[in-house]
Amino acid sequence: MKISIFSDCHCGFAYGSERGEDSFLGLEEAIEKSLDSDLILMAGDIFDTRVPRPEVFSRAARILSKAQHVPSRTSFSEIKNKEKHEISPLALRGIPIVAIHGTHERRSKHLVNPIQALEHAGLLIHLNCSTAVFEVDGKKVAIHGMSGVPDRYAGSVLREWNPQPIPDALNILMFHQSIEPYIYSPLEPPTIKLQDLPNGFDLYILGHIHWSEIKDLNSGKFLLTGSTTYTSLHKTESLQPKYVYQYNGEIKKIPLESQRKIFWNEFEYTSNIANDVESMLGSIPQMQNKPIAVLKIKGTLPKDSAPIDFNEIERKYSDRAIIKIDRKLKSESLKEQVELVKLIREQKLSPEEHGIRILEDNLKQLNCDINIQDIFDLLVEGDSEDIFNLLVKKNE
Ligand SMILES: [Mn+2]
Repeated sequence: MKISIFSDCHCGFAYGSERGEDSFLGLEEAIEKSLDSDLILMAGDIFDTRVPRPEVFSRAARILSKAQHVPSRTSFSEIKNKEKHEISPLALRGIPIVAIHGTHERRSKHLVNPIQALEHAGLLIHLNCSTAVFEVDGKKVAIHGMSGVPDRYAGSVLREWNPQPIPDALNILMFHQSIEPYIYSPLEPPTIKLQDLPNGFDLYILGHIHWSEIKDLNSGKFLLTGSTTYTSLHKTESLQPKYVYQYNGEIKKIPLESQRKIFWNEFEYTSNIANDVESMLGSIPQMQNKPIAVLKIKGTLPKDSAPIDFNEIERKYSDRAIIKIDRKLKSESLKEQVELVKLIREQKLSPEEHGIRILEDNLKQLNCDINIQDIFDLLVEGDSEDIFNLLVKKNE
């Protein structure tokens, strides 16, 4: 039995920009490299947003449908903790895809998230604290999936679900959470630890974190899938290629060739910084698939010095690399931001109130007189077109 696994395709990431194709190319290559498998597992964040635009949704849907046009020996056996009628017979054509939704797709209970929409369209089986069992050549395989929940609830959701391996089957447990020691944001501490995961599974899969790792866990294997495209450009992930995995007792890593190469560099600020940056950019070779250059500049900017302007250098090397310059320089404005976060924490505001507060502050700085509540609600709903119209009208 051969099972393909990948995660965090983030379709629609940087849509309309120079990197707008990358997420789709990652998904497409991952699916194409999975077409000789018996089952495809996706561990969350197929999309970059909760409400992907139709152009993004339909593109991802078309790519996924490729798995339905190849023959497979996989048959569906049963589903646990989910209604059988929710599974479309259409989703069982070809190589079945089993997916959980991730943090980027999570919506409130009464709304349909985009992974559920793909399930309704007959393109995959969506698991949320449920188990789908298949049979391949007389051998059973059980996929147990818990979709992404806010990290503070993850521990209690897992305890309540209490997944148990199915006897005489290959058992795979799939998550999309921060699980200690794999933490995405220190602001959201995990409530599950790796050692808390239940025993008896052959393979544990974790999406959400965008770099990749494989190790032994309990009596099975643990696979941190990583993403299929670069979004956050974390240092650890920059040093690895992107992968699709094939599992048949062992985990085989298959690198994705469609994704850009990353050139990662850290600089300590000196008065010679512009030259340092330029010589680094100049050393990047000409490549057919334009690489991404990430430059982190650290240190303290002297009080009387003018802000550094890299625009000219960025323009000069823009045909060689997509350039991301991150200035981590200590300055007064950073201090202000830290103060704001502290203030918000002390006042124990809800996430909505935090959001409104930050948005209010930003709009004030831009001298913008748009009604905060209006634009905030539109942002929550993901109505980017209405937001755009609102902003354009204000500008006029
Ligand atoms: Mn993700």
